[in-house]
Amino acid sequence: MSRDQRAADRAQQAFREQFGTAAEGVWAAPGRVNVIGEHTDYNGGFVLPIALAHTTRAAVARRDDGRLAVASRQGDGGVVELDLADLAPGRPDGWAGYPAGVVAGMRDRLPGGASVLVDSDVPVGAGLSSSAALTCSVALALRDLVAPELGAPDLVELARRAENDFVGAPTGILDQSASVLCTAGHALFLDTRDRSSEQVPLDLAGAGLALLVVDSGVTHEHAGGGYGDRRRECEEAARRLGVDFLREVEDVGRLGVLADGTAEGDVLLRRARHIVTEDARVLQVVAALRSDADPRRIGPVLTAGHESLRDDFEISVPLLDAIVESAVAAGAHGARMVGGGFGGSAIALVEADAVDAVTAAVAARFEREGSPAPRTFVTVPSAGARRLA
Ligand code: GAF
Repeated sequence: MSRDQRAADRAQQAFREQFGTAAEGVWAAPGRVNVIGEHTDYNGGFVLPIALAHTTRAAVARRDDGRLAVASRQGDGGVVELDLADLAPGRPDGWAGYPAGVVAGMRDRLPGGASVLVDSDVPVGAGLSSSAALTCSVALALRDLVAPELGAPDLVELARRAENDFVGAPTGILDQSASVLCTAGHALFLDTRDRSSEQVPLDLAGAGLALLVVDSGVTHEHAGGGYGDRRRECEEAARRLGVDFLREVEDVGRLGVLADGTAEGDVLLRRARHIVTEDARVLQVVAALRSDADPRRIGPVLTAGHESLRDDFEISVPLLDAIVESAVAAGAHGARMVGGGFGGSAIALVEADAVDAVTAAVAARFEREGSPAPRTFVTVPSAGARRLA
């Protein structure tokens, strides 16, 4: 029995135990890691994520009493239940706000309401996009059940609005796009300005390589202040440069006008420099992967991306830096933190036969730092959101 089939059966059974009836189907959406292109998405720039094999599954059935009920296999066994008419930002709060935000966005198509049972193996708070996996699995379910005309871009939007407007996390569209659009064996090269995308083949195993994911254990939240601050700083830098999005600045030399001798000008210069150089790094990595060059060549570009996030964007934390330093010192071709920052995970591009040695080196470094050994796993570019049953 396939992993997807087992996951579908588990979710279906949990739904039955929770709600006493059968779900109409089970849908899955993955978490992601971004190969390169961090914080570029709300600047109209480029991103290059892959989907993880880890998914969130949503078992869903329509109701006829105008209520929404959500429960989680990872929860305390309780059900969050309320009238559709009462759904509003902050109501419900907590994790249930994510599926509720998606349902609220489709309220007019779903007057009878829905019961949703969620089951997930995407690590939460690890910068691996557990929230997009949650919103996208529910969005796909509702599309199949009540709005078959919706295309993939509509699902991305529905999930983004749930997160931005309902939960109040001011994210871009990286995570939702990755969860919906990624395909197995490929990285998704996405231009977030016009939303055009290309599936870029990425066969690391075929090249004798592995992508190691290391969860620092430092949890983060996008609804917290740091992410929104960076977004505002980028918008202010764009305003001072006279562009709609920093993406339009292709030459770092143009950023000099931001340095007006004030501390604020210096901060804006560094934030903008991260975005402009990061967009260039995405294009560099995509060009290398398209040209069939040895994928080891992208390693130093990943490490440069980390240094830019650490020094110019200032969103790394000491344990993420420790992962990158110790992985590279142990022979990784490159490493970088991924996601929104202030915690979460890092990736390292390593020889397949060096995974154990690099993992041990990172664990030893954590021990020296007095931190518990980090959770690690090797990932491959996996499938995007799909119906399981
Ligand atoms: C988080 C956000 F949700 C994304 O939109 C993106 O900005 C990312 O941080 C940083 O690249 O995951």
